[in-house]
Amino acid sequence: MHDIVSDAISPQLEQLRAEVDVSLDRYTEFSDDCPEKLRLAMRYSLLAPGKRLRPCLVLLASEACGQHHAPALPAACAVEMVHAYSLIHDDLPAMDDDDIRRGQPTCHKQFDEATAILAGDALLALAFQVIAQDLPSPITAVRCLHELALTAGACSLVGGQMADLTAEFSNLDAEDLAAIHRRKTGAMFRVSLRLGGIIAEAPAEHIDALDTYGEKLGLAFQITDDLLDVDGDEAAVGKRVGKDADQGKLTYPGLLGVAESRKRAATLVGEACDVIGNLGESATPLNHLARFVLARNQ
Ligand code: GRG
Repeated sequence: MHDIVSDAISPQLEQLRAEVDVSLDRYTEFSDDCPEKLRLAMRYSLLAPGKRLRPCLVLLASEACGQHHAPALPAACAVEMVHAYSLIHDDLPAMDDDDIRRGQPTCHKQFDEATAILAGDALLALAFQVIAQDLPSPITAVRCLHELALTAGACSLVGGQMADLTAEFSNLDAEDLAAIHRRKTGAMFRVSLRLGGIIAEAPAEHIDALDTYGEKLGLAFQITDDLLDVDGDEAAVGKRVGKDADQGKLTYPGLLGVAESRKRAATLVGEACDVIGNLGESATPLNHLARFVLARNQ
């Protein structure tokens, strides 16, 4: 099934990814006053080889609502900029203290800590600039800015990170873990889908369906991410395992075991696909993308 799904989604995803990358490159050329080291650090992290899953979700959500994806491209780039900022800051010594991201040294390792902090800050600001300046309608732009600000802020991404740091080495259950991921990974998936729907001027019930799809897919993504980290270690249950173990972070395989985690991710993906059923055939690529997330190996 993996190959069939990958074959079905890959050429379309590859094309969308390439379009996103061209735009990300243009948005960070900066012919004006940006200091060269800052420009290089922003581009180093933003253009590094990532899956571009969130921008693809923006574009596919717009298409699922019957619109061409092109008008949603600035919002797709904005979401990737917020994602890149969150990765740079998450990798810092004061946070997760990671050395490698996307197969290359993390931003603070390649440059220095101060530059990495500033590159993240500048990417976050650029995300809002791009939406404000390049979405076709000012009303749509304001709606998208509001949604993205809510997602990036104290009650979502930043708050989720705070809760995550506070929870280290404490006793969590599956609900607590889901609540943390809902504010981080889940929120980014949801806003990606919502922005696509808003730009396509979709009715509220379609945006709600996309939102629920995003919530379920985000959690499934996080579970598969934890599974990739333990690499099939069936004995993972009850232990703090994988790259996050040193920081005392609990993961799904640690909490539920590998088999149950796999089952839960598959159930969530099935539910995600069901909920967008009312969008009809135009939502088929989102179904394929969800299966791709389940079967992914990176
Ligand atoms: C504001 C500091 C700060 C953090 C916000 C969202 C978040 C909280 C942090 C992101 C860091 C992180 C490791 C989140 C877990 C989700 C995850 C596995 C992200 C990586 O996403 P992929 O696999 O990455 O889509 P690519 O490189 O493909 O884009």
